Amino acid sequence: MSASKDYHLEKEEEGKGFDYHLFKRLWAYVTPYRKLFYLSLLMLVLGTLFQLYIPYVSKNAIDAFMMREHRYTSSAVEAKGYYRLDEGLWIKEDKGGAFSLTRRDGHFVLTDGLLSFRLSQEQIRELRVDDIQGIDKSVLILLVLLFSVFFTNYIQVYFSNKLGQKVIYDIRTGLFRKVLTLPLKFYDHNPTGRIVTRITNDTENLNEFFTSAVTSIVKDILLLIGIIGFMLFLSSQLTGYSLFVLPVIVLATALFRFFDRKAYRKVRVRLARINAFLAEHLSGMSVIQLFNRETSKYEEFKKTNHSYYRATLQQLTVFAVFRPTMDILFYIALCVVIWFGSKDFVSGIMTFGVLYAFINYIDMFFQPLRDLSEKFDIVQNALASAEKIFKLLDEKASEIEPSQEGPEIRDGSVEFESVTFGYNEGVEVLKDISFNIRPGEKVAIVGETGAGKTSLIGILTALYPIQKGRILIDGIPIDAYQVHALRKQVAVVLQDVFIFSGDVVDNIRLFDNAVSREEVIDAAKYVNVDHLISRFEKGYDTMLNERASTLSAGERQLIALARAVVRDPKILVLDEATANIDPVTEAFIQDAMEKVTQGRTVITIAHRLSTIRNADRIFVFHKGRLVESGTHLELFAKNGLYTQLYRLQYQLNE
Ligand code: DCP
Ligand code: MG
Repeated sequence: MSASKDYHLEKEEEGKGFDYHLFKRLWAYVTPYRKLFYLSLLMLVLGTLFQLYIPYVSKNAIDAFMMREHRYTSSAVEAKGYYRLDEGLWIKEDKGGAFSLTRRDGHFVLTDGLLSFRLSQEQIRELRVDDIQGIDKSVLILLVLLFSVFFTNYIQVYFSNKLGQKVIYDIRTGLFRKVLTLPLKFYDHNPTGRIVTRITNDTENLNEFFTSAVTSIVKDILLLIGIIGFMLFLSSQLTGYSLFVLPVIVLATALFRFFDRKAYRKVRVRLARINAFLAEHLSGMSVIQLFNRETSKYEEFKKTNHSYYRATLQQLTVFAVFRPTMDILFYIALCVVIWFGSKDFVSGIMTFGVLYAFINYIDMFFQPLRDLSEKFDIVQNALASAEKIFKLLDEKASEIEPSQEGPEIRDGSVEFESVTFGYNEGVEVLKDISFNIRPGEKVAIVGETGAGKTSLIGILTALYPIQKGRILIDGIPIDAYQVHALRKQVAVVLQDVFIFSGDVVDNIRLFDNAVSREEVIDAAKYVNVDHLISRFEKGYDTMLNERASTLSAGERQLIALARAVVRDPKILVLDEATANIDPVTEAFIQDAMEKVTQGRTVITIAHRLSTIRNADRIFVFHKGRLVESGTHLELFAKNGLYTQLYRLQYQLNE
């Protein structure tokens, strides 16, 4: 379990390609909200259609109303449907008429080749009233379309974000629920930073996937297809000309993707390294400062930081080349459209409206292209994250199955029958341990560091599964008990007491509201920590921070003792703090111990002389084996390992 070098282990892993199973599993999270999903998809399709239609409406307005050819027949007398242009000249719109309306020197004139009449602005407006109304109508349609685009976009963005948030919320909750059930072995092998990353960063990547990537990719593809469709419909020839840059675009995009993927992966991994480096070194700050490692750690950080900086620069370079390349290709395509299109317009093959719409569509065409290639990163990233998230979700929950109904612990006898245990395969930490502790007995366990004393607690409380033998409480194997019932009756005070952020009361009752404040205070009084707490500025309401740097080791042990007592357990297991405790606190602890051991089976991993002296029996552990047991006097008389240990460890302190 070396968290220390974790930041070197952040691998520059391969990105994730398309994976059907991954999508299927992700989809399962969307299913509860599929209404949101379909609605957002519908809005997206509608919005895209509206958007695609806009240039087409402009084209119609130009060709049908602005650039329309007008021909008229004339009459010398007034007639029905005819418009009076002058004395003795009446005209009426007619496709086959001799007169046409043309521009000359900035005015409209009506001419049949011989005669020509200059028209005033009022006359033109009256003659072209249909065109003007048509333009009004077109502008109205454009406005409606624009608002519809806005509206559908708004709903779509809102829904897809809501969907993303809901899905991510579920995944995050699921992950934490999982994490709560994972066996401690998992935590021995996975540094905290990595698990935090799963629950925060990786879910955030997925969020981005749901909110921006999925929708914009669908939208971009729809847009591209739609644009090509409209262009083909308007002029297949010009479409061919303007899309001749397409192969170049595909090539440029493929190259971009290749280099970008490489750069992006580097950026991510190196950022992860910075994070891991920081997390580790911030928590080890006191060691760094005490051992004067500031300069070398500073240099190390600078190196890590610099490699991240270089990776981001590399990514910037890739973008700096790609974006202008796409811009140039866009302008080339535009030039081609203007070149061929204008010629076609001049030679009458193409209307002006079509040319106008084409230029618009070309403009529209490049945005989704740029988008698509850039969104690819998000997808790949999200899939890689999804894979890691699912891997964590698939971790096997605690190997010890809690049996649904179990017996209660009544007496509190503890029996080990040839128990063998190791954290990792092949390494036995406890070997063939057998002993029998009577209800109400006080046993002290002594042994050198690493002898396996703390490990004994882990297996007695079913935190770790044993490999061989049986552990029995009240004559019943521990796996027959419900895990929660077992842990309620076997209270543990650990060597390192963990203090949560919260006040003193919550730290003693461990946020269990079933325990009243009075019970907490009673327990605190019972274990002699009350007077210490009353010394705090806010008494029981004092906030203790996570790392408990505001409490001494002795105070922490007493709080932990109160924690155990509040649950009124049958069996109490204490792993005494190795730290030296002042004689006054020592006296308090001793007094507290005498009280709490009444009517309980107590196993104490002893680091204090007073503890072993008060024990009914002493177990001596050596390299994972129980080598001696008996009372202090019996063991001392043997002149074996206990005597040695006692002389070295305890007598010196006297
Ligand atoms: N060990 C392990 N994985 C863990 C905890 C411990 O591999 N999660 C190993 C390290 C030791 C051995 O198990 O070699 C015994 O560890 P203990 O914590 O049981 O040792 P003690 O409690 O006896 O030592 P100390 O007196 O220092 O607390
Ligand atoms: Mg220990």
